[in-house]
Formats: sequence, C-alpha cells, structure tokens
Amino acid sequence: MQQEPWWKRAVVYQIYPKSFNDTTGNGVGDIQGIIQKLDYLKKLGVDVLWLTPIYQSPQNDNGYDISDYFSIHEEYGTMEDFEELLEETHSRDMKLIMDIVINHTSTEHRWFQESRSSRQNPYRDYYIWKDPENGEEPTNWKSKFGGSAWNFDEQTGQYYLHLFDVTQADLNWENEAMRSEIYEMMRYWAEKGIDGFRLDVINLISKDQNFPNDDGRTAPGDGRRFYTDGPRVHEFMQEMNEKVFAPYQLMTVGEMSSTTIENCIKYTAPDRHELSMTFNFHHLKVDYPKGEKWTAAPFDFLQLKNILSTWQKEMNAGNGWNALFWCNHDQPRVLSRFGDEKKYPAESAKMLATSIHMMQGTPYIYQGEEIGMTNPGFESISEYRDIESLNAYDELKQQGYQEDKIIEILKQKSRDNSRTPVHWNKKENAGFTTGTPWIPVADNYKQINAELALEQSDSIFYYYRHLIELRKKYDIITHGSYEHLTPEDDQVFAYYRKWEGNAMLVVTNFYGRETEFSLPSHIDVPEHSEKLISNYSSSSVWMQTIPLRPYEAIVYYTQ
Ligand code: TEU
Repeated sequence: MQQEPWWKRAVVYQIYPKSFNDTTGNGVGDIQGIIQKLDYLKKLGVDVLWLTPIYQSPQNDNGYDISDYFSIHEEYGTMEDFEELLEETHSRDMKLIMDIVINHTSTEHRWFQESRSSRQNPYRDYYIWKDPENGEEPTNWKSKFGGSAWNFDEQTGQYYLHLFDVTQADLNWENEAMRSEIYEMMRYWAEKGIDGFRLDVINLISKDQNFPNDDGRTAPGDGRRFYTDGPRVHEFMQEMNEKVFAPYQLMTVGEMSSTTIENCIKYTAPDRHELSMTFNFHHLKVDYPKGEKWTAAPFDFLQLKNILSTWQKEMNAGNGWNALFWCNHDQPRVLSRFGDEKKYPAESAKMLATSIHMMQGTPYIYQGEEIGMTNPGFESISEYRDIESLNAYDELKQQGYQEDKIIEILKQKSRDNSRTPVHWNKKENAGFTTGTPWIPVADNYKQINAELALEQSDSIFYYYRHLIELRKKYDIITHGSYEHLTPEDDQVFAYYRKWEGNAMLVVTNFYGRETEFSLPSHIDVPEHSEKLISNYSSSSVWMQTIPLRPYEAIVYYTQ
C-alpha cells in the first residue's frame, strides 16, 4: 500500500481565537492565549490546530471579512505572536493550518477601496460589478445572510456582488491578475511554515458568467445554483494546487457550501490534484424542515444516519476523503442539538463522538466539544453578536414572528451557540478573561469546564483522547469498508467495518430510552472479540442481540 498521507490518520482541533483564551483582559481571545493552552491540546492528543481567520479585519463577520491578508488583527496580537505560536505548536509535534477567505474580502480591503473608486481603476475587475437591470438589482440572487446579494454603489452607479454580508464583496476569480495576487499571498503564509489551509466557501468562487436570474423552479431558488460548484471551480482548484499546495505539500480542507458527493469526490480524489479533503453540511441540515434553517425543529434521525452512511460509501468508493465533524463556529453545539445535555450529558456527548470518530475520514473537534460545552440558551437578542443571526432576527420580525418565537429559534440555530468563551475553570468568566467577554459566557461553566474534565478520569475529555488513540492504532478505521446496519431503526445507529480479515462493529443508541440491537443474519458473532471503547463502565460483550442503555455506545473489534 502506498505511503498514506499523514492527514488521513490525523485529528484536527478547531480554534475560534476570539472565544478561546484572553490574556490581555480586553474580553477577546488572543494568540498568546492559544500558546498558553498548547499543552492542554497536546494532552488531548490532537495532531493539527485549525485557526479561524486572525488577519486584519473590521470583524463584521468575526474575521471572515479580511481587510489585510498580511497582518494580524490587532486584538489577537502581532505577527511575532503568530510566529511564536507556530514555533511552539511545531515544537510539540503538532501542525497548524490557517483559515483563508478568498471568495470575498472586506469592503475595507485596499483592493475594494480602489475598485469602487472608479470604473477605470485597475482593481475594478477584481470584484463583480454589474449595471442595474431596469433600475434594479442585476439578478434576483439572495445573500446567505438575508436580503439581496447585490449592493448599489452610488459613486460609480453599479452594483457589486456579496454572497454574504454587504461588507463582504465577492472577488472576481475570472480575473487572472487577482488570482495571481491571491496565490502569492497564500505562498507568503506557506513560506512562514504553516502546514495547510482551511478554505472558506471555496466552492463558490466560480460564478456563471451569464449571471442569470433564478426562475425559482429549482429549490431553494436563491441563485446559489449559478455559483455553487461553478463552471471553472475545479480548474481554479487545480491551478491553486499547482501554484500553492503542491510546492509546499500542504494539507487542505475545502469548506463546501451546498455541494454534492460527486463534486467532493472530484475535489479530493488524489489523481485530480485539488484538495486533501472537504467539509460538507448535508448531515447538519436534518433539523432544517424543507431546507429552512430558521425554524425550531427536531432532527430527522433516519435522514441523519443515512446521509452520513451514503457519504461514507460514496467517498470510499470514489477514493475521496471526508472531514468528519459535528460542530464548528457556524453550528450549534452538538450535545444540545443531537444529545441530551440535561439528563445524559456525558453519555450522549461520548455516544455522538463515537458515532463519527470510528468512520473513515479526518475528524475535527471544535473547541469546547471535548469537555461537553452546550448552547448558552441566550434569552435576549442583546446577547447575540452574529451578523447572520441578527439579520435573521430582523427578517423574522418583519415577517411578523413574535419575539419569544424568534428567541426560541435563535436558541436552537444561531451560530453564536458555539461562539461563547471556552470554559477553562469555575472562576469568573470561566477563566476566559479578566475583562468583560465580547459575548456572554454560558451560565453552566461551573459544572462544565476543562479543569474539572482533567480531574475526572471518566470525563468526556479522556473519552475523546481514547477515540483519538484508537485511530492511531487501528488501520481499519482509516482504511476499512463501511456497511450501515440500521437504516430503518428509529433509535440505533450501527455500522460494520472490515479490513484485511479484521472487523469492527460500532453500535450507538441515539436516544434516552433502553433498546437493543440485533445483528443482521449475514454477520456472525465472532468467537473472540474485544470492546475497544464504551461510554458505560460495563457494556455488553458482542452478542447476537446487544442490550443498549440510554445513549450507550460500544465499539467491538475482532481479528
Ligand atoms: O461559512 C459558510 C456558510 O455558508 C455559513 O454561512 C454557514 O454555512 C451558515 O452560516 C450555516 O447557517 C463560512 C464561514 O464558516 C462563516 O463563519 C462565514 O460567515 C461565511 O463563510 C462567510 O465567510
């Protein structure tokens, strides 16, 4: 078997610096705060740190609106702090990847300021400018943050495209000079010694140059089909790979908004020389009734496990590579979303982790997930900070929703759910800051914090550490086949993996009710098997019918 790329066996930890650890008392996390916690992360056993954007930014979208790719946002620290972090990370035999946002820049970026100044400016074509259509927006495309995707600029009498906030102007990837400057900037960071990139909404960079209206006949009818996995996106990925990734042998993970399996196989199959792996979000829309995010709704369990299983089968068959994750800075806390944070917090957190960490792919752990952090349950709109959530609040208000209904929806779906400060201990502000945190700390920090987790040998932290150890030890997790055993079961998610005569059975109870799992007839109970991990101290051995307690998870292995 050819030498496998190192990132196929790696586990990544995502850091949202703004909420990670503040050492200056300004209420915002910073780079020195990350350095202080490197030994904690090393103890967890993660291999790679993913930093969300730390570049100069007006922070309208918490750094995903970059105004200078070559400097560090002053609240986070200096370039020297970053270089120290990189050195300290490498000295602990961990790697560091940077989040890069190249679908759009902040409208405060020098390029955009030049571009908007006149139609003849050399930077004009670095962005997407269109004349009004009958005095209105050029197309009926919608911004993912609400409203039109176009904003009229009086100065030159044209609209510019912004798929996200109005202060995030989309770059024109048809412009070769712009692409060259982007590649040069990426090489600047690669030269510093980073180990890779997470590429923000990278599958949106190629737009249909006809810029057609969306006739609304194909859901969701907001224009995304004219720029998602667009006409030249694979060409651009291959060009970026040739100019940046390959020369520096970088690990790359593409965030793929509304993508398809077919495209993710194209993005990640090694012979295409595009990306190492991709994030897709289909499994995290199973509580979006009719695809609508802004509703308070239960999740569809059958849909969840069948989407996860389909991606496992298809990506494996297509020689693609998946990022495995439940949480990130855009998603609610998985324990609140799919587990039971009140009655079975530890059992359900461990069960959820087990259900994806035994799959093929590269797992990602989001800060605080490893200690069982939950949604904060903010009751007032004044506690929310996220541009997407605040825009949704306004839109729902305009649609006539009552305040309490909107708050109920935000409590479940807002991106702020995962952006509250990490709980380090039970001191004020959970030990995150000595100042006033930029966003309130969840009020359960005295019961849920890293200091407590490190003291308790059966904590969620040590369970994640054990899962990470298993990935290093058992080839079957990285290379094995995948068979979903419970597509119709309304409570159990079980799957079976095989590799070179070995087999692994993963059984998880996704609910707080006792149940049992019976092996399908084509799978025999092996004479000898061992339990690799379980979230109860005395789980059943591998039998024909396995009893399962609330949220019980068991991983069996036989050689
Ligand atoms: O997110 C892409 C994206 O579509 C998000 O808006 C997310 O999928 C959505 O909010 C879920 O409801 C990336 C970044 O992760 C996000 O933080 C940025 O706001 C966005 O791009 C724009 O850069």
